[in-house]
Amino acid sequence: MSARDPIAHVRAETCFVDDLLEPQGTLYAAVFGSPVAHGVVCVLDANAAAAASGVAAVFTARDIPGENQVGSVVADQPLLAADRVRYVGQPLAMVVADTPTRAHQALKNITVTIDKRPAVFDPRQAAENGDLIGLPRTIAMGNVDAAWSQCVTIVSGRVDSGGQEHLYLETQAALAIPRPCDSMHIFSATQSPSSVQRTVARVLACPMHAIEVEVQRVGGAFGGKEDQAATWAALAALAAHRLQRPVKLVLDRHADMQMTGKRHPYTSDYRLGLDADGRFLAFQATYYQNAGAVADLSTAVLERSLFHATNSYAIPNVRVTGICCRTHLPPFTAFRGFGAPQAMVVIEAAIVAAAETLNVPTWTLQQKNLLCGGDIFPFGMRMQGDTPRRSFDAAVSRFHVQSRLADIERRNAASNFVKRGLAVMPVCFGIAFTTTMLNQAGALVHVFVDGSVSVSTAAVEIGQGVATKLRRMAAAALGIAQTRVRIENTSTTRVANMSPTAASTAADLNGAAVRLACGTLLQRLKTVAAGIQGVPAGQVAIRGGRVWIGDAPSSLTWEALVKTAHRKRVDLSAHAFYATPELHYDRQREKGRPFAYHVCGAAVVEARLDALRGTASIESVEIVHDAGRSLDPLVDRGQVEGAVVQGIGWTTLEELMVDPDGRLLTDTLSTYKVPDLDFSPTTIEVVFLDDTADSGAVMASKAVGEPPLMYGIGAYFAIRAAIRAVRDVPAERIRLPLTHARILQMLEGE
Ligand code: LUZ
Ligand code: MOS
Repeated sequence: MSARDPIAHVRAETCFVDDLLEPQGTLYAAVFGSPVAHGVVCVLDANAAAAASGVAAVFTARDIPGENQVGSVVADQPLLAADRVRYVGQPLAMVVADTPTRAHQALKNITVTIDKRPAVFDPRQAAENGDLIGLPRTIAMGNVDAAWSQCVTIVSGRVDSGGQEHLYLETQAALAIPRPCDSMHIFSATQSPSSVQRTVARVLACPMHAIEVEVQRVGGAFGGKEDQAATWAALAALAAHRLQRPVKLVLDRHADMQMTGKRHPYTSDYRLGLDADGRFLAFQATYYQNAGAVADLSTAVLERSLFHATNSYAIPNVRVTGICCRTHLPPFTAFRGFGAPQAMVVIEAAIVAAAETLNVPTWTLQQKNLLCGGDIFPFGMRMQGDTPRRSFDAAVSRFHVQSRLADIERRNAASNFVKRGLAVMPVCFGIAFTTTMLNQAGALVHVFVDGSVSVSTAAVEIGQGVATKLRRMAAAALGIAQTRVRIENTSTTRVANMSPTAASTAADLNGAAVRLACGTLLQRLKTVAAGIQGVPAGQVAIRGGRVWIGDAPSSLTWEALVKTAHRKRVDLSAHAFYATPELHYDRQREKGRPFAYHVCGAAVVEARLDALRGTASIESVEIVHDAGRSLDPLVDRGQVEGAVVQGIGWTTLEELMVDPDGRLLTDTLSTYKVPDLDFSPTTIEVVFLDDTADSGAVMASKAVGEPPLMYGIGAYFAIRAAIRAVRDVPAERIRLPLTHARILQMLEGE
């Protein structure tokens, strides 16, 4: 990875898995998915496909030498379905041929007879049937039941939020290359090389050391390749192992949209109680999560929903319950925000309902109830710092919320058809994997005799700029120019047992490990320098690629120092390990400290509604965001802007539709709309909160990947406010996404 990455991207020179130079004799795989949502497989006939021209082999469950299992949290997901299918698109067979076209053509020759069983797509129905994954979980604080009697205002309602297709530009892809001595080299478009390694070893019944998984870069992932890249890599590896030929499997867009999981749809019930001053006294909610057919990461996603049920607010009495419901849809999976957006939209809907009941501006209720430093979350963790309040107040004043609301009211009264609406959306997002054990990282740093430096970590460059940040951190730690530092491909052979690049933590965890490894090297090199210069090691520093004694630069350069150290037989490689301190969580008591810190901020979102045509657009999103001491303001700004647009897409545009048989209807880019430049707000202003002394992460920075997505929730409520300038719409039933079709329905009172 180099600083030239962005340049390569715009020139389309970047190499993704499908662009890698293929070894001679590479074969191509295509996957046959179940045409039925739920049923028992009677006959799977692949004979015609196997005989088709160019086809090397067809594989089914019977051909798997090891375990037919890819479930990472729960062992409930076969690599290839054997006797029962549980969703449309579930892999049943794989064709391998000498060209991708022939592999795809041969799929048409496969026939399957399936004895259909009843299929359920609605999570509430699944819950009624008792078809749950794990037990329902409840996190509680205070005494909700007793608190209702003290409430002056109580609102209740239901919120339904839809799924979301990741639409990473690079589809799921893997290239498996057999190596001598029963080993295999796999290039995978994954966020989690070690998960791919573990899954392939399991499926092939070989030790993990026989499998090297390598990732150069991934063309977008957004959570879709945290758990779900493993299936495609394992299929490619299975074929490569059986045929002893390199095998490439790249899903085309259509197959990717049909076969892979998306953001979890939720349907939730809430109740919020307020005292006479508008303070939140009690909040209760039940979240029915549509998990799809297998567990995947659903229980972890649901846990994060519960941890974010109260978003940025302090509420003394809370009881929230999450129910993971099994349906006959492709397994829903990680998606930027990981369950937090689905929960935050519920508390925001509750606050809007309360504000409309009390006839007060929503932002005043929000502001009155913001978390302060020292407040306790329902899961027992204490809020550190005042960033929810500081960012909210800063956003309200800096972006003139009060005067703009008055102005909007005036303009709305003066216009019959053009209506405006404004919403403030605070976000408070916990940083760390909620699965405590995942909060670990290793780094391996080599200094070569010419002074160039090679850094290997678990971080996968997905376009989020983690390589840029790591490079900067390594260079700063060693006191040398960034041009001397190379961030290597992510490989399971260089760093073992890697956690996924996920949960916004890649720069935090891997950066901390890199700094530790660099610190070890620096100490060794300083000792050598001190010996050369004849001064105590404490007086030596390395800055600007040269050795300094106290405040004075010496003539000893970084290169000369490294050469000398090598001659003196000093180890110029260092491995370091970092585990986030002080994390713990007790799932029996549902109390603990699951997060290292929180990232907070607030957005002001303004929408413009054309009430005649029933269309709306988001005019502006203005944000005060806490990035700590940013490791790279440009990277962080890009992350915030991209996340906001993705969040607005989820709340107002992107709609997954499934037919009564469980077949995805929106499986092309013509039927599934995602934000483009034209759709994006004209203005996205990002102001970084300064002076955030409470930062917990490396070099006083803060994680940035996921939190800003939830600013996009404000888009829903801004458009809703504009619609309310036309007619009253009840708040008890909120449905996302708020598409143009739904806007029109609301305008017509449906
Ligand atoms: N993945 C995961 C995540 O395994 N655990 C998490 O807590 C998480 N959070 C956000 C995104 N991915
Ligand atoms: Mo993720 S939702 O893979 O951080």
